[in-house]
Order: sequence, then C-alpha cells, then structure tokens
Amino acid sequence: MKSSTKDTESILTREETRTGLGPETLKRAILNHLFYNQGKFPEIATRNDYYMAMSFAVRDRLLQRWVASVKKYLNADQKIVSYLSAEYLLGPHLANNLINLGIYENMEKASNSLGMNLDWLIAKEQEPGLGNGGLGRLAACYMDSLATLEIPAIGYGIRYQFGIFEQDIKDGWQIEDTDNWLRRGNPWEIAKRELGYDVKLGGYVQHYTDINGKFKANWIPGMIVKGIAYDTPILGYRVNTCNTLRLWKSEAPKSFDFQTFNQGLYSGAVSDKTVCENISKVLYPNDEQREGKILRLQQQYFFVSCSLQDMIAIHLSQGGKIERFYDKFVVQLNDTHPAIGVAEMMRLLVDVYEVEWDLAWDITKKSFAYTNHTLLPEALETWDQDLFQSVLPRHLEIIQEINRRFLDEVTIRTYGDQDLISSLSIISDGPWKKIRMANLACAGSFAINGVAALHSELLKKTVLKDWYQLWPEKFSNKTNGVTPRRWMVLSNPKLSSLISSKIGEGWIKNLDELTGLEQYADDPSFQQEWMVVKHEMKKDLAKRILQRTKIKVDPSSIFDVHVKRIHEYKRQHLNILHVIALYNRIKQNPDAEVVPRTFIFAGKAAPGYHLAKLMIKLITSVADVVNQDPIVKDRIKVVFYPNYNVTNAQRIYPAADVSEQISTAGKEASGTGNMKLSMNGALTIGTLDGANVEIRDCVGAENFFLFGLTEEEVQQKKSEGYNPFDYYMANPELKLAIDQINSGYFSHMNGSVFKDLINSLLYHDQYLVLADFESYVAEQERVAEAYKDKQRWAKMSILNAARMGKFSSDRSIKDYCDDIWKVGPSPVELVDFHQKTQ
Ligand code: BZD
Repeated sequence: MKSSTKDTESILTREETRTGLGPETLKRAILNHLFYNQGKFPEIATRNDYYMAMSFAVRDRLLQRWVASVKKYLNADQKIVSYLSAEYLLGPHLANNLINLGIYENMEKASNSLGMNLDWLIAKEQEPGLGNGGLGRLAACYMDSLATLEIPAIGYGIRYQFGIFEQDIKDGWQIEDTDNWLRRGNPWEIAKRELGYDVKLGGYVQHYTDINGKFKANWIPGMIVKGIAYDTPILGYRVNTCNTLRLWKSEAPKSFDFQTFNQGLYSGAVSDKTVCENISKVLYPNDEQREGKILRLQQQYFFVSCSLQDMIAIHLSQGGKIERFYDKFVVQLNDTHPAIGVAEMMRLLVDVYEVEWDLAWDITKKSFAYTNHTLLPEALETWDQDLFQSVLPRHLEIIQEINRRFLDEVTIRTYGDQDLISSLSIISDGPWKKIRMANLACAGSFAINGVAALHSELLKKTVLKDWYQLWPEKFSNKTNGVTPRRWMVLSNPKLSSLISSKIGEGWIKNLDELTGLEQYADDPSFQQEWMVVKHEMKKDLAKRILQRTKIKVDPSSIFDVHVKRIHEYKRQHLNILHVIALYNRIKQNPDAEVVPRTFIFAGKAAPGYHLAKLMIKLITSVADVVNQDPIVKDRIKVVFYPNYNVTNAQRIYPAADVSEQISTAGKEASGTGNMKLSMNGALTIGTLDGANVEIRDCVGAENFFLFGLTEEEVQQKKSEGYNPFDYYMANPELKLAIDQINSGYFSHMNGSVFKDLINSLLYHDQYLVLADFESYVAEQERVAEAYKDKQRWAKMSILNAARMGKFSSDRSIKDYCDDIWKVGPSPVELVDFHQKTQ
C-alpha cells in the first residue's frame, strides 16, 4: 500500500526516536550503539568504538530505506538491473552515507557534543578495496547513480576477505602487504546466513536418457561450495531508494541432504573447509593482465552462479515464469569476468529448469548485455580448454554446443567465410584450444558497449570488428562517468560550497547545471575565491605529503598529478623523463627561470609486473636526487605518495592543478580519474585517448593541453617500422636523461638497476614513449607559461569544472537505462514497519 506525504510525515514523527535525523537523536543513537553493540560506556570507549557506534546509527537509517526499497522491488513488477562485477572499489562508506542522507552537519554536532571530532571517526574506517582500479571504481560510481536515479538495482560480486594489497615503499621499491579490511568488523554489511546457494565445481558429467526419452546431463561435482550473501545497502543522494550490493562469501557446506548424498552426488564432494573458503579469500591484483589460474576461474564461476540462482529464485518467488526471466532482470556484465554467466544461465535453464535449448538460448540472449573495458590484447580473457574442463566440465559441453549452433548460423550468414568463422568461434582452433570469454559474452548478449566514444569506435574496427560486421545493431557507446557526490561534495566540500553559493545545489543531482559557473569565469573576485579554495586544498595535501613521505612541498608550486595504476601504457616513465629533462635544464643553467612544480605520483603496480615495479623505483630514485640537490633550490619536487586508494584519491584530486592523462593514443579505454580531476578544477595535459577526447570537446581545446601522436599516427608509425633508438639519438635532452638513468646517476652509480626498463624503451618501446617525448616536453612548457598568468589559469580551471556535466555517472546510467536496460525510475516511499507492533 502506498503512503501519502501526510502519512510519511507521521511515520517520520513516530520514527524520530529510533531513526530520526536531528543532532540530539543521532547523539542518543550513538550512545545506544556504544552500549548495546560495543558494550562500552563513553569513559572507556575507543575512537574505533565510536566509529562503530556511529556507523551502526547511520546504518539504522539506511535500513529503514533499504527495507522499503526491497519491499517495493519484490512486489512491483518493476524490472531490476543486475550488475555483475568481480570488483567494487567502494571507498569508505560513513561520510558518503552522511552526505546522501543529508545529515553531515547534524552528525558533526552530535559528535562534537560527545567530545568527538567527526573527521577522526571518519578516518577510522578501513576502506573496502575490493577492486584494482577504474573498472571496480566505475562499478561503485554506478551503484551510487543507480540509487540516486531511483533505479531498482542489485550489484552482485565477491566479498573478498583480502582486497587490493596495501602498498608501502621501502628503499624506493613497492612492498605489498595484505589488506585485512575486515579485521575490526564491518558495520556496513548484513550477513544473510540463511541465504545461500550451492555451487558445484570440478568432477565429471554423466549422460543418460530419461523415461520420456529425453537426453539428460548429470553433473557429478568434485566439490561443492556454499555461497553466503552479505548485503551492503547503497543509498542514493537525498532519496529513499536504497539498493543492495550483494557480495558472496564462499564457505564449506555444513550439512547436506542425505538423499542427494546417497545418489552419489555429494560423496567426496563436501570438501575441505579451507579449499572452499579460499575461493573468496583474495582479490587478484592484476589489472589489464589475464590471470590464467584455476582459482580465478573458480571465483568467477562461484559468484556468477550464486547471483543467477538468486535472481531466478527472486523471479520465481514472485510468481514469474522462468521463460520470462528477462522481464524481471537485465544482467549487465562488467567486462568478461562474469561472462561465464552466459553458459551458467544455459545450464540452469536446460539442466535444472528443463527448458528446451532454443528457448533457453533465446532467454539468455534477451537477458545479458556486455561492457568491454579494454583493447589490450593481453587483457582479453581466455581459458585453456583443459583447465576449463577440470573446473567446469558441464559448461565446456554447453559452450561447445552453443558454439556449434552459433557457427552454423555464422556459416550461413557469411557463406562459409572461414576467417570470420574462426575469429568468431568461442573456442579457438589449433592444438591448444582456448575458451574466449569475450566471444562468449558477445554471442550471449543483446547489447555490447565500449566505455568512451573513441574506445567504442576502435572496438568496432579492431578486437570486435567481425562481431560488428555481423551484428552492428548490438553495438553502442556508453561513455563512463563518475559520481559528483563522492568526487566533489564529499572530497572537496569547500569548492562545492563555493559553487553552490553561486548556482545553488541543483548541480549535485544534475551536473549539467555547472555551466552556470561559466558566467563567473572572468569575474576576478570569483577567480580569487576559486584559487583560494584550491590553495587551501594544496596546503592540506602538502601536510599529508610531509607526514607520509617526509618531503616538504610548496603549496604555491604547480601540483602536477599523475595518479592511477602503474602501467607502461599509462606512461609514468614519460612523465619522469620530462622531470629529468627539467632537472638537467636547471643543472646546466642554475638561474634559468623555472615555474616551481611538484610532481605527484601515486599508484599500485601488479606484484608480478616487473617493469611497472621498476617504474616506481625510477620515480622514487629520481625524487631522491632532485629533492636533495641544492642547485634545484626546491623549484621542482618529486613525490611518490604511497598506497593510492579511494581515501587517498579523495585527498589528492582537490589539490591538483595539472592532471596527467598521457597514455599512448588508443590504449586507455576511457579513464575516469581524468574526469574527477577536471571536475575539481585541474587542467589536463593529455593525448587524444579514451575519454580525453570528449573531455577536450567539452571544456574547449583552449582549456586543454594536447600533445602526442593520434591513434592513427601510432598505427602508422608502427606499420612503418618504428625505431625508438632514432628518437633517442635525435633528441639531446632525451638522450641525456636516458644515459643518466643508465649510468646509475639516480641509483648510487649502479647502472644495472634500470636496465630492463631502458632496454625496453630503446629497443621495443611498444607504447611510443620516445616518439611522444618532444611534443610532451613542449606542451609542458605551455603549461608552465599558462600557470604564470594567474587570472588566465583561474579562468581555465573554472571552465574545466563548469563544462564537466556530461561526465556525471548519472548521465552514463541514464544512457544505459534508456538504450540498453529499458528500465525507469521507481521512487520509494518510507513505510512504517513498526505499525503492527505499536
Ligand atoms: O576500466 C579500466 C580501463 O583501463 C579504463 O580506461 C576505464 O576507464 C575503466 C572503466 O571503464 N580497466 C580496468 O580497470 N581493468 C581492471 O581493473 C581489470 C581488473 C581485472 C582484470 C582485468 C582488468
């Protein structure tokens, strides 16, 4: 039953004592939780006790909205978006929930009255780092926007016990430490111990004909794992919609059904506790590099199987027909990590629900949509067929059957074009057969999208060219976006207040309204206020840098920020080569005019990625020399800020003047850090890659520092036989920089440290670092020149933020809803759940 606004008001009054939002009620709630949850009274409570108590108090307020949302989704015949992602890089919850609930100030008052500082308590939270980088963070931004736009949605994933490793720097090298984020408990999740699904793994398949003469398959597993649901409520901004992030934890099944046991299904399959628990134990720390390990495939299958079983259970429990699954759910695959879902859906439909194959395939194709996030060939997931069979014997059969029928269709459509047939095949031919997950995802989905305009075009021209040729109607672009709630309101409150003081608060939910700032871009007093905020944020970051790295930096220098995963294609080494060139200019001419600059790097390298780790060592080694050299007189400083994660990103973005987006054109699918930095008033120096192209279109070419080869030029250069050594010989600044690294100038005269990196640059240089060096250095001179003119810089910075409306994840989600998911908003009203007991 729907409640009217009046009812809602009275419910709110009744609820005030329990879940009210005023400072007094919040204070009482914290004290209650301190007592009843933590078992403490104020005199002996630790800061962590207060953090926990406050979080539980906030969670109560989320639950009120969450239960109302769940209730609505279960009753209404409203379609639900199901987002399948192996990663969610959420960042800390507490402050975000305070913002979305609209109680930040009230909570500040409540904690002050308890003698606590809200910032300290917020800082107590261990962020859930359940992702590697952009892909996982995108999933988190999308969860925020889905809830804010009041779209019914469930995010499904894995509750890794250990998220992305914590990075420390020792002697300039990256050291990895385990991320034991659950150590002190997690107040944001609700364990649904009763909600679990069995997942089979390994074993073999028996075939038989049943009494009706039907051909049947019986998968006898080698082991069975139980998936337990852990739910985290995801509240939208200033709405009642509170969606669910459902993460699965793997456990050993405690008991089993003896009937099944006697049929032989479970014997030997109820395996070792540790083997089962290992499945959700740790996140693989590789981005853009496939990990062909059995455990990784088990993880993927485990979470996808639990999720599909859960969706089917929800659908059937509402009286839905299995044949109409796609009326209830649309399933978005976040890259190919959950693509095994296509085969699992077929298995569930055919083997468990006894749906005819053709109908099952039709249902499957109407249910799934696939987002691609990479063009790098080394990142495209494939599984060795033998390994695949050892984990998922039944799925191999199913994929073979999908492929057989699919290739028949392709043969007819292409008049037997062998090249097309072999490129579209889900199983590669040759002696070492591989299951190609991108092909499985494409074949089983009704929609396929890239994540930026350029990326989507390149997909059609390169990796998915043959798919595009046959099914052009499946393809579209959905440019990524980021949530302005976390990346502006929460991380940059001063800038947000300044913006709101001019244009009101509407921009927070409708980022296009930021264009209202354009009229102030030339206003000297607004420029002044804008730059004062930036300076404040730079001072805050400078303090943290000093604490964390012992490096003293000058907040009035240019803060030049290069923060993202460390990868050759992202070219942190191009940046450091420029730093060395600047350093040499100063050494050769100590009185040269140099606009003071602080080069700030942060990012993790995959533990097994030797060259990326060397890049970190190179940055820290250059920092050691440059920062100490008296001739430099502090005009340039280099900082490697350790352990880049969401928390640190929130501190870095607001303080950035320059945003380094310098990947080789055609390699970065989109980028999202580029958007967050620009929204916070940083100016981009970048290539025409990923979403940089669209950012530049929006902010205007005159407010963007462009350099480097275009994607076409890169291709052309490579086809002409690119020789990096020629560039090294031709550019004296480049040659000197490389020679110095080689000679050990930055490594206590031990030249061998960087030899692998240098050899890779001089003799291969896949990512055209040397080819782009000259144009990069020239553009950096323009950056320095522009910074000298404070008014011009302020104007450019304001215009960057003002024109970023398109890059809100709200826009991205609207695009997905309209073009792919066909799902609209479904506002939630508060319900009085205590009515019956009052
Ligand atoms: O996805 C990234 C791309 O590199 C970015 O260009 C893009 O902006 C974002 C979001 O679309 N890809 C990843 O972050 N990929 C991974 O993290 C990853 C993780 C595991 C395995 C493979 C890739």
